[in-house]
Amino acid sequence: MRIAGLGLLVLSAATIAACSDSTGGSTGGHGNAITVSNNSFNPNPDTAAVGVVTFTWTNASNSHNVTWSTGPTTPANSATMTTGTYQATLAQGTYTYHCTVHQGMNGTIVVE
Ligand SMILES: [Cu+2]
Repeated sequence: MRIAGLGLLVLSAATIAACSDSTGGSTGGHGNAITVSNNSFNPNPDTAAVGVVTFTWTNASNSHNVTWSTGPTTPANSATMTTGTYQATLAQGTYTYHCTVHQGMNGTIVVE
């Protein structure tokens, strides 16, 4: 019961964030560090500065990867792994990526 309540709270927060417009200042998150956990990337969507973005696998009990879908450049994809870090150098523009292991595990990074 307590876990279900927490899950609902997290889901609600994510929904609110996704619905915020960009002028509201609270859409997703900002930064060049993204965590990879089971079935989610955080923050997502992320706004990052041009340069290196570091993905860190955190508390992942399943294997995940970062596979680029669309973007102004095409960085090398990460390996499929359960722990560790992966870095990609991104140019200005909007990137989308996903995990090929888990359908629906998607992410967006707006590089400014
Ligand atoms: Cu995955």
